[in-house]
Amino acid sequence: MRYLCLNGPNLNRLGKREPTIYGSETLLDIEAKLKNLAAQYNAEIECKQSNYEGQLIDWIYEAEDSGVNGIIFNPGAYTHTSVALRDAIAGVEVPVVEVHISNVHKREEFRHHSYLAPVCVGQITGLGTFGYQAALRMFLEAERGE
Ligand code: CA2
Repeated sequence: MRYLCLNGPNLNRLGKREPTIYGSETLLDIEAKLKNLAAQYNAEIECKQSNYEGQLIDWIYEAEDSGVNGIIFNPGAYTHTSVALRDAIAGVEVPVVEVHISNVHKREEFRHHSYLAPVCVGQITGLGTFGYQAALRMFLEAERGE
């Protein structure tokens, strides 16, 4: 099985600023843990980050067309703004889990609404960087039938 972890704008700066909100792990640390977890299940995961909305949309369609089995997606601030990303997710069959490191519901009002959650399998928010592993584990265990 093949999975994709997508990270949106500014998440390339993780671990370099705002550790009280987002923790001290870098994106590379998160990606290494995901690859390790996938390997334990004989699965593969590719990890990509972009600050550009259109690039994220292209990667969602590429994942669909190449038969990726699930996407773990932290869309960053596009969560709260992007009808275009919502349309892309709604237009593919590959299941997408929305992940946020921080608890968006404890934060500013504008972060409480997600354009994407209604077209995702589910949303994980506030579990820190573990949320990515929780999402991947959900896909892996579902595949095992557990
Ligand atoms: O909690 C999350 O994972 C968010 O998706 C992070 C986004 C934010 O806009 C969402 O509301 C919630 C922001 C990511 C910014 O990440 C940085 C990390 C370190 C330094 C600068 C930015």
